[in-house]
Amino acid sequence: MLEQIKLLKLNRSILKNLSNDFKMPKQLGYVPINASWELINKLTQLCQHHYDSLRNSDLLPNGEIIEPQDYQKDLFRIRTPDSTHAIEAFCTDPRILSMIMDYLGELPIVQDIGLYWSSTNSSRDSSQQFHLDKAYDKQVKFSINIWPTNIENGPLSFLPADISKNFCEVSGQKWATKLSDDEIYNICPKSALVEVLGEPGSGMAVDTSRCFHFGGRAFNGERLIFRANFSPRIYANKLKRRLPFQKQTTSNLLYKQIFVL
Ligand SMILES: O=C(O)CCC(=O)C(=O)O
Ligand SMILES: [Fe+2]
Repeated sequence: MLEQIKLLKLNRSILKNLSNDFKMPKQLGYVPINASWELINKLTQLCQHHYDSLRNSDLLPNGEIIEPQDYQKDLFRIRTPDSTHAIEAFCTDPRILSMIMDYLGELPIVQDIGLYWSSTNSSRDSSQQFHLDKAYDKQVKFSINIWPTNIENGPLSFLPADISKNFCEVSGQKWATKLSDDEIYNICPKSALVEVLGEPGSGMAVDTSRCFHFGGRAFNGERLIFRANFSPRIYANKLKRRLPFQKQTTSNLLYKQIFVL
């Protein structure tokens, strides 16, 4: 009960102090992030260090984690001080949090955080095909390029929320998963596709529950991205997932951070 009251108070105080310069328009369901932010700068460096430390150390005996022909491997499954630091700084950043709160209308829960590496591949499995992440009604997912990413590295690619909604209305599909490009482009203009391309630190926040998307079609060159998704709190209990911070002590976290994690 006390927790509930604290949470309500916190919600109210953050909602009152939302920043205006970084918001996700509800109609579009996405917003680019700014690669020049100090936070993003540090994040890309920490992720790169993390990758280097795995590559150069015996943390990866026999290439246990990084193997050829994987279109998505989470390298944060091995924790180092760099990875922990990167995760904490991102999840508790006021500008990031206030944007998410404006969009979701409440303080979010961190559902997943990872450093995802894709090898060069020619597969079209699962998330490499158009789909909606229908575990949630809405969410905010960040996808940030740690390495320069062009079309050959399999960028996250998506259709804005209004175009995706139109697809569902016209096709009559509500819970569409794994659609072929042809099925999508029969209804949606190809020119509407947004690709998360660019230098290290380039990235976007996308509601992948409302925007049809795919990624990891790295047909000529590896990809390394930081990904974090935040959902409404109701899903914390519904999906009994292991949340990223569950096992962490809270003693060194600020009061408001504890609620997010
Ligand atoms: O590989 C990607 O960039 C997209 C993966 C995906 O479907 C997701 O993050 O929901
Ligand atoms: Fe997805």
